[in-house]
Amino acid sequence: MKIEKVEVLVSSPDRNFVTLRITTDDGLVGLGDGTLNGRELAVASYLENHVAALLIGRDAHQIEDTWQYLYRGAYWRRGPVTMAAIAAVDVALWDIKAKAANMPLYQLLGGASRTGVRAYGHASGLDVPELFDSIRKHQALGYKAIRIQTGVPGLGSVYGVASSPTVGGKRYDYEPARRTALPVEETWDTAAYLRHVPTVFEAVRNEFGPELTLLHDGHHRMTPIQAAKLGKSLEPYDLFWLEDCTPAENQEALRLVRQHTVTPLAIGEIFNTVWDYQTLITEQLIDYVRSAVTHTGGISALKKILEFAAQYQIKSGIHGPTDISPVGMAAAMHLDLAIHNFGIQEYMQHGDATNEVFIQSFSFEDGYLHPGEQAGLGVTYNDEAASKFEYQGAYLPVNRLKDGTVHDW
Ligand code: EZ4
Ligand code: CO
Repeated sequence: MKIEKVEVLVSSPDRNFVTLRITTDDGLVGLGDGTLNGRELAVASYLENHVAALLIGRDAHQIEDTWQYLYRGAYWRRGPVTMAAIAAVDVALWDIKAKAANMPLYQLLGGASRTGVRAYGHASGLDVPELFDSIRKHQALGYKAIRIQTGVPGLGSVYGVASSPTVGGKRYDYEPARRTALPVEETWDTAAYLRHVPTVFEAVRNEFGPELTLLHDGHHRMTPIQAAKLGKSLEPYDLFWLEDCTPAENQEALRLVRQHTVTPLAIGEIFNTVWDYQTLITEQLIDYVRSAVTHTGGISALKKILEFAAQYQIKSGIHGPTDISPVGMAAAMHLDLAIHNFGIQEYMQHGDATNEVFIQSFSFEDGYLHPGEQAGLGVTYNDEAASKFEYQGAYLPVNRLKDGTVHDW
């Protein structure tokens, strides 16, 4: 079964997506997600100009060999652009292999280890009443686990969430990239944040009780000692995890955080290989691996990272914001269903236009996702619908302290 056609599809239904479509000589079609939020065309160009021609004529069944060929063969290893491009190829080939086997992809990954995949959603509000409202809406959708993000008094925005979460009944359409000529600039004050967040969690626990699973994302904004302080101050509210508490480049920073708090730690949405996790996993400095299938070289690579993590009782928490396309989400769900050390799956909901372009077979019931039983990933790409939504440049915000210093976003 040879690869005959490779297409790089860029469309912008609700937001920008980069999709790779591979067709074999016997007519099987596979999809892969290569979306890198705010830098989409870099991956599209990498695939178009440097990868597509290498794939023509290759045996579509040789997934591992193709992965190694693209990773080692480029000489320049790692990095989000390279790894998103390799992920797109890897996932498209898994989709094809599963279609050739006439099985849903999770069967090829070892079969189902559970009946459904527990998901968490994102509740947010500029103040506590708005946040409570958002939590109730998520509960009404079935979510049993909810990430809590809130405005900090004196700062105008809530980071990492939609600018207008419920406008027109649509959710998170531009989350959190905006289609502006220049990135939006936001203001940050870590001390105010550290004072405020525990009061919000206290209010949420008082209102919603002990059983609701709560998560929080620090978005790399703290130093290790600040993160340690936050972890400690959140202990009474029993978080499922505190995510990305410090900048992710320095794995050693987590040692200090870990010494001071028993709040579980999750990290890795901006990581792209197992090497980013080496110290974190072997020293058991984290509890959850946050990588996306899309940004870490695909199913082949993330499965290896998760199996390595499993030896240290570390579980999965695969990244699933709206900038992971429905193709990347489907890949995550198949992997979630199959691996033993599943933890939780992030699931924000895509908008109507996205669902028009990507025809999907997954279900979300009573807080649990399931990828469905269609052969392959269970996603098809509607070219006609996609042609209505042209690429538009979009940026994630840039963050500054009150004195103008650029800070981590
Ligand atoms: O801000 O995916 O945990 N989820 C997140 C995301 C990220 C975006 C960045 O592209 O932090 O919402
Ligand atoms: Co995050």
